[in-house]
Amino acid sequence: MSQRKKVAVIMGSDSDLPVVEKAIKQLKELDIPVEAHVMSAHRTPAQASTFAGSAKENGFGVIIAAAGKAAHLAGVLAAHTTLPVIGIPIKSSTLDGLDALLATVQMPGGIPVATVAIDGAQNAALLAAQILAVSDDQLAGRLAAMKQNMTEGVLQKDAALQA
Ligand code: RP5
Repeated sequence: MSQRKKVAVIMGSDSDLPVVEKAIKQLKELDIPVEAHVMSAHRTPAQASTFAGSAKENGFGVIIAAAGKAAHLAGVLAAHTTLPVIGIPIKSSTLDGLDALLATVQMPGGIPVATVAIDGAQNAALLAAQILAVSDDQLAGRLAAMKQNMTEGVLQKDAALQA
């Protein structure tokens, strides 16, 4: 049986952790092995490229990259791997995260980054889970159960309004 793939959660600074920990929590709730690192496209460029270049052989299946301001981290990691890279633009500047959103999403052709909303850590984790679930039926089942719970929660709130 093939080993379960890990998700790498990389943040550009430890100041991003309050947002990023929501992704880590969501991945752990889904019983997905996760490894978190602080690594910067600008402050530790050699470490970032080495990590991404060896991520596949080190057992990762998806990389999540969170960064604010001139948010080049997800793009730089994506440049060094064929693994799917999910970018979380972080709201950490006077521009309210719009800078990071544009820097993360506006990738040149050939190097895709799947970008979620500003501070969209939970959806980054769920998207990573859905990617891994393509080849993991048990994980797909846990995701389906989570969706069902979400639906039932909304239906209960609707029913309460009608009572
Ligand atoms: C980005 O700059 C980081 O991802 C962070 O969002 C922002 C500020 O970093 P610090 O100055 O707080 O370390 O690279």
